[in-house]
Amino acid sequence: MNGKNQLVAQWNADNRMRRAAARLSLLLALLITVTACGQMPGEVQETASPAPLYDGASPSPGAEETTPSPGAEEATPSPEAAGDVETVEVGLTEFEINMPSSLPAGPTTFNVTNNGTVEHNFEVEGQGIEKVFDQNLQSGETKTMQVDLQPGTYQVYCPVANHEELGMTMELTVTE
Ligand SMILES: [Cu+2]
Repeated sequence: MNGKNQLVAQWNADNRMRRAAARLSLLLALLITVTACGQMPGEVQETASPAPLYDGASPSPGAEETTPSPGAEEATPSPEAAGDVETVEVGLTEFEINMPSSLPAGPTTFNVTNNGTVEHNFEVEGQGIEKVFDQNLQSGETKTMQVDLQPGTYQVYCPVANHEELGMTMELTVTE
């Protein structure tokens, strides 16, 4: 028992010595870093001074940014185009085509939306015109078709499977 206690006491003493040594080395390290840092600020301040000069130069490009404001000129051409082209909304469902049965002649944009649950397409046929989308519209999909409508009658229908027989067909009258 005594031998063990002696060992423990010795271990404790060793431990204290090590801790003291560690504190000393820490203090030394701090002193070294403090003295080293003490020399540094002089160099840092010299290099830091040119930086504000660069910041001062930045306001000059800002003045150039204010010049390209005439973006308003781009807005003017749109009303001219809107006046020439008629936009028609078309809805496709199982199994009917929802759109006006009469339209004025002229360049027309059909905004065709598949509101159904299966694939559909949209074909305009008449007066030497036959237009259809290369690929069917998926459920929820919208595609646009440009047609220069001439006065007369057209057949509008869905060419997918037997959808035309099921009701996806209508006659479109184009007036002058
Ligand atoms: Cu269809």
